Amino acid sequence: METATFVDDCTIHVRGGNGGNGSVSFRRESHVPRGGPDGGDGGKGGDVVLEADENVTSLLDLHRAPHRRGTDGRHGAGMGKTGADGGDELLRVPVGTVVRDRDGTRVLADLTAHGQRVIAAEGGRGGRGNIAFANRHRRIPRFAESGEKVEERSLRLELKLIADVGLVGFPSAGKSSLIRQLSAATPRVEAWPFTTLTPHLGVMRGGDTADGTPIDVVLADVPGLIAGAADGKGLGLRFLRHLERCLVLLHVLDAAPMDPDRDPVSDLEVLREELRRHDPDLLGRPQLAVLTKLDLPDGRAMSELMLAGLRDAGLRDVIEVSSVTGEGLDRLRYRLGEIVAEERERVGDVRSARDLEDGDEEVVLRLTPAEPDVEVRRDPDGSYHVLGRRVQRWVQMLPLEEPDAVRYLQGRLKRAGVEKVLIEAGARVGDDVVIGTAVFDFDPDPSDLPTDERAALLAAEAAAEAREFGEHVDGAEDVAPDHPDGPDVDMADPDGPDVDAAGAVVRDADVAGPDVPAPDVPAPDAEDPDGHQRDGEVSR
Ligand SMILES: Nc1nc2c(ncn2[C@@H]2O[C@H](COP(=O)(O)OP(=O)(O)OP(=O)(O)O)[C@@H](O)[C@H]2O)c(=O)[nH]1
Ligand SMILES: [Mg+2]
Repeated sequence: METATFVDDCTIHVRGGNGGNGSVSFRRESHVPRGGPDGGDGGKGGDVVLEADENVTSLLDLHRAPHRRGTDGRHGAGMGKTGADGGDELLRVPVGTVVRDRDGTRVLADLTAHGQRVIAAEGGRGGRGNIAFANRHRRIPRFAESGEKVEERSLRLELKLIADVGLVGFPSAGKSSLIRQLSAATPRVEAWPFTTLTPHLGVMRGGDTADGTPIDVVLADVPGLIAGAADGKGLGLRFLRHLERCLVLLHVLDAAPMDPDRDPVSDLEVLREELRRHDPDLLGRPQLAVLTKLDLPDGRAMSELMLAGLRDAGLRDVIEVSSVTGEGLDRLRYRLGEIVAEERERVGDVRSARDLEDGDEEVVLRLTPAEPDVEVRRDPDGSYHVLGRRVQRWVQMLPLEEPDAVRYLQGRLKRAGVEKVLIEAGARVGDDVVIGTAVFDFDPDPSDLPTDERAALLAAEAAAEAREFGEHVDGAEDVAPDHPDGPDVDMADPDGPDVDAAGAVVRDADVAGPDVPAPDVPAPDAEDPDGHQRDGEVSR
């Protein structure tokens, strides 16, 4: 059996490299008993990148090896050493490759020009070393971030040739012979049907424009169509899609068909019906026809019979040609150049995948759909799940067994507005909050609660305080205040990042809670625009 040499659709499974871990390290010097933190950042994981390349004609390589990944970033090290970034994995694909999500419903990118690139799977971020977490209040940070772990994603790739003129015709009509005559392409020509099994492109000179610029016309030789192709007959609809992005359609009609029941007028009807059934839009394209094999006596006779009928069929032109004698080829070349130039003027050079949002022909270069930053979903069991890549990344990257890291995370979550979103979603004190693999007890700052609830809470606290005071007078037993940190915590300070009261309390890690000492006056951490955070100056 012949092995496949052309593949025009495939599914790939791609994954960026994981980020390298940040390092926890302290300077060691003679005569200096306790040096400052000097753990460097981990490197970024490599991306998986798709690049359109005009020298690649098929998705065969990816079809054969569909699992691809970037290399991992290296870990950071002491003495402030940053780990090396992981290498990108570059996947070259043919120009005209459409990238969809796994189930094929959404077009994510359309690579329509040589050199165009998209990141198919991003590598993970490198974790920051402990240097990054040192500040005035945390002089000895005993934690660093782990590198971001990234997940595999599956994408569907589909090649849709981009050509100016698509040749449409029955098997053996003479399409490949025509392309051989018009361009430098050399597709196989044989006397039996379905010689051409894969589409081919050829480039021809189609005359000059008014200002003398040569018009290069790309022709697509598409395998033969027969009645029922749209239902999968013959080579089927697999190849019909290669006509979708052709500006102009050229019907190649056999003037000397072997089958006595066929003639060019009925052939044209059959071809148009298949095009209509595949995609009615196709019939809106400019169409012209050639009658082939005019060198044969039968062909000449048939042409005389049929020409009038074809001229009435709404075609832009009907041209009699012979690939053997070269008759009519110059006229064909000239007419194709003319119509293609007209169409380029009208619709632009390239047709991108239609389902990119209502006729929006812009090329999409981002493969990660914009998603809301933070989203909260309530589970039937009553817990609240916080979704959002950024927030989940924070949780995944921080060592939650480290009390310092937990306090740092709490401040970060609060500043990112996660607490507010949770309250809006209905979460209240004591509810379970799940982020990634960690479960937290929700303990919001009362200032984030709706006004009436806050008033009720403060009233209850005041009442408890009064009761406590009264009971003290009575000499009765101590009653713990409702809030773990008592009334003297500054509830109004929205930036109190390191105070337990400022956000959720990690339950699993069993480190936060009333007995963790809060620093005196925590300085708000400054956050850089890409979400990375720097804790002020590094103290050494
Ligand atoms: N006499 C004559 N024969 C031709 C002409 N064009 C094509 N043929 C012959 O017709 C047969 C089919 O030609 P192809 O060019 O392979 O036809 P095709 O449309 O590409 O066929 P498929 O690839 O099978 O769809 C070959 O034997 C050619 O030599 C022509 O202009 N004159
Ligand atoms: Mg052919």
